[in-house]
Amino acid sequence: MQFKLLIASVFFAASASAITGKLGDAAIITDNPVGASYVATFPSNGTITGSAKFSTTGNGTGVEVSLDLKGFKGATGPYAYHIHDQPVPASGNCNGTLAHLDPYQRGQVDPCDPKYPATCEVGDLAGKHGKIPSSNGTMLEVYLVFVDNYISTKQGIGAYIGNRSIVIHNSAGGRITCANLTSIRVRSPAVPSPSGSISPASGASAVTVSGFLGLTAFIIGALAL
Ligand SMILES: *[C@@H]1O[C@H](CO)[C@@H](O)[C@H](O)[C@H]1NC(C)=O
Ligand SMILES: *[C@@H]1O[C@H](CO)[C@@H](O)[C@H](O)[C@H]1NC(C)=O
Ligand SMILES: *[C@@H]1O[C@H](CO)[C@@H](O)[C@H](O)[C@H]1NC(C)=O
Ligand SMILES: *[C@@H]1O[C@H](CO)[C@@H](O)[C@H](O)[C@H]1NC(C)=O
Ligand SMILES: *[C@@H]1O[C@H](CO)[C@@H](O)[C@H](O)[C@H]1NC(C)=O
Ligand SMILES: *[C@@H]1O[C@H](CO)[C@@H](O)[C@H](O)[C@H]1NC(C)=O
Ligand SMILES: [Cu+2]
Repeated sequence: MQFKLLIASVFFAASASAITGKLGDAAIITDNPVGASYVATFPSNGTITGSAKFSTTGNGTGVEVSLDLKGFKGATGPYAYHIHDQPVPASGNCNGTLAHLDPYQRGQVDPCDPKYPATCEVGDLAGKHGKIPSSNGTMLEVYLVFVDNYISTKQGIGAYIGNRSIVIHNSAGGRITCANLTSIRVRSPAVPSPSGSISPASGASAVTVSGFLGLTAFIIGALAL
């Protein structure tokens, strides 16, 4: 038997708090280099496969994040995901990515209040945009697209994500999978593109639903076999 289930909702922790980091609230980065794009491809032998893509928006404000994930079988959600401070060691051990990207030193003890995203850890993508709902042990396919205004593709600043990693967690906080971000910059000033500009930010396979409370919602296809 096979069925498809559509969900268009975002779940948040019941208690959330607006905590200003020791170095202040996060800044909206408005001068990200247009054309910069990074992809993180999760190991193909893991519980979750697929990729996460991070591309500067057309106007340089914010970064478009698109997740295309499959698997989750046997795992326990809802699933948080974050940009972590360090890259994945060559061994693949996700523990080596250390803590969330947190250039304003907010800390992760008090949960992020998505109504005040500037007060959240910069790397706390699930806190700001919602966790991936529970797969209840079955297979899930997830397509999720949103713009985050606080992570950055601009080298040299604390919010820069290009030299770091993304980690997906189970409901107990365990690290299910992780991957380095690697540059896939497609437009170089030195190499003219024959057909004009190529958009690195095309979310062709992604579906967005304008959601509840003005937040980007997502569609999950759950396949139960
Ligand atoms: C996946 O493959 C890598 C590299 O061969 C290996 O280190 C790792 O243990 C494998 N993981 C699983 C879950 O089999
Ligand atoms: C920049 O583009 C993003 C998405 O592409 C959009 O959400 C945002 O409103 C734009 N911001 C400005 C300042 O034009
Ligand atoms: C991630 O990137 C770091 C820094 O470039 C590199 O040392 C490490 O081997 C990479 N990890 C994997 C799993 O490829
Ligand atoms: C990662 O850290 C967790 C929590 O300390 C531990 O249970 C787990 O065994 C570690 N994983 C690896 C592969 O070292
Ligand atoms: C998982 O189970 C919960 C509780 O029964 C339900 O609300 C949710 O829709 C289920 N999620 C999926 C992806 O099947
Ligand atoms: C990544 O780049 C930022 C900005 O240039 C820098 O502050 C940070 O130390 C780098 N992190 C790693 C793990 O290389
Ligand atoms: Cu994390």
